[in-house]
Amino acid sequence: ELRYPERLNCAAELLDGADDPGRPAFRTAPGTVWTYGELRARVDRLAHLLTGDLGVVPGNRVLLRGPTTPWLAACWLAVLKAGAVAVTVLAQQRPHELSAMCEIARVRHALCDVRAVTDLAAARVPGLRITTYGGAGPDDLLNRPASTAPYPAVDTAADDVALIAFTSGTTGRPKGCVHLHRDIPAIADTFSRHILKPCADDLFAGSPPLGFTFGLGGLVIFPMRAGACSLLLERAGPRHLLAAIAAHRVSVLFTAPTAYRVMLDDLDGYDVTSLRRCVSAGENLPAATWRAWHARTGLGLINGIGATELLHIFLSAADERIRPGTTGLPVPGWQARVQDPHGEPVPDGRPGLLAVRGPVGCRYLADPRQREYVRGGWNVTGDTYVREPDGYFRYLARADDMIVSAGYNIAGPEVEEALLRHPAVAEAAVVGRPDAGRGQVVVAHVVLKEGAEPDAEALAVFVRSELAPYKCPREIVFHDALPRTATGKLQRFRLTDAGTC
Ligand code: 3SK
Repeated sequence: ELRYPERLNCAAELLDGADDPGRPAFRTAPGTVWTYGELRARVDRLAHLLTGDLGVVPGNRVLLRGPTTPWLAACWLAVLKAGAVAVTVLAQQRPHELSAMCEIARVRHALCDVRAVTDLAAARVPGLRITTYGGAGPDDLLNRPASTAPYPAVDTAADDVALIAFTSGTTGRPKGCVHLHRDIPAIADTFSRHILKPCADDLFAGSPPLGFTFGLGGLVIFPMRAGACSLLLERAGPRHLLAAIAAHRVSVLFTAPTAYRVMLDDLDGYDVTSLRRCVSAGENLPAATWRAWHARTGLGLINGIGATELLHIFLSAADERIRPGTTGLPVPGWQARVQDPHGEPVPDGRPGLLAVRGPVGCRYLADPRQREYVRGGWNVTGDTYVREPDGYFRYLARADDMIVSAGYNIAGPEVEEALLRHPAVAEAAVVGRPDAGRGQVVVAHVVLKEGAEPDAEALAVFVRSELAPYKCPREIVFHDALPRTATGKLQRFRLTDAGTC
């Protein structure tokens, strides 16, 4: 069990991650380097401004919005060091989404990269005081005169609120997930410490934005907890990642299965031999993607499942414990089981709902959906899983994405994996379409690789050679791209509702 002191300020704790203030904390693609000493000085300056000029007091909720930069990370640390609550959103979110989030989290202050301010201003949140950073004017946060004295961290309790992170899932009104100061070191002292095992010489990089807890953990919390360095990339598509890995000799990579697949197509042009650990999460990792990455790089992808509700990854495996095609085992510190809709555990080998519990729990801000997520002390994540007899957890589908056709339960991701094994397929999403005779029929939505010709019959024949006939798509629809959320998750409901997208 993890034990932290009763009084804990997680920002102060992270800023102490490196013993030597001369070690690098953040880098950027253009070549900027911030040492831990410089980071501490800039965070302290920001904390003075927040609590002085801007009038922020402990407990105030401060919204943070901007591309992935060291200044965004520094603002996050300053808000927490000043005892306020960071409310993280994505730079891609639009005015109506931002106004809902500000209302739910009762946000009164915002620190916003000047390049992302238009949509926030257009959200017209009553009483919201927006301060920009990275601009030219004298009111810009970084141009204001401020004390250069050390800022003593506010003496927060480990159980005080530190962060409100939003999840919209793949549909619906956003839910604010409340996290405490102790939750921040807890994710580093579970997944990062036991699975990732970083060292101070590592250089982290990745694609998830800091407004998504996958990115906040992987690109700020984990490297700082290890006294390591993080390369913060404003442009982090698969090809930017490859270029950054080669140019900066990145050793720890965080991204999603889709990006690993795209990188595989371009790997030849880049030196990726600096990579030591590659984490894949955010979506199901097909065994074929794991094998292809392993064959080309010699590295075993560290698969994982996490949730904004639980801050980071709770099922995973690394090194010799990896079993391709499964998510892995409960991360040390976490417990997991598969249960039926009444909360009763189901036998190994049978599908059911994934339920987990550990050092971080789901606390939705004023949202009745809390009762659906937390049942009998377990967090029910909404994923359908099977636990193998030796304890490995195998993902089947999101619980609401299981397709029931003529009495058969069909997991869309299994059919997607079969489609992805075809050399012409770049992306696949498999959904159920209502059908009078069968309840639902399987429909596949496919994006082809560059240069491939759409041939539904050939794909159907291929899938029939891979899977039992009842799982084979009745229809295959070709697209240029699949609908995704701002964090890259597939929006299956948009394919289900519309039939096509
Ligand atoms: O698997 C995810 O989607 C996730 C969500 C939040 C934090 C971390 C992860 C991997």
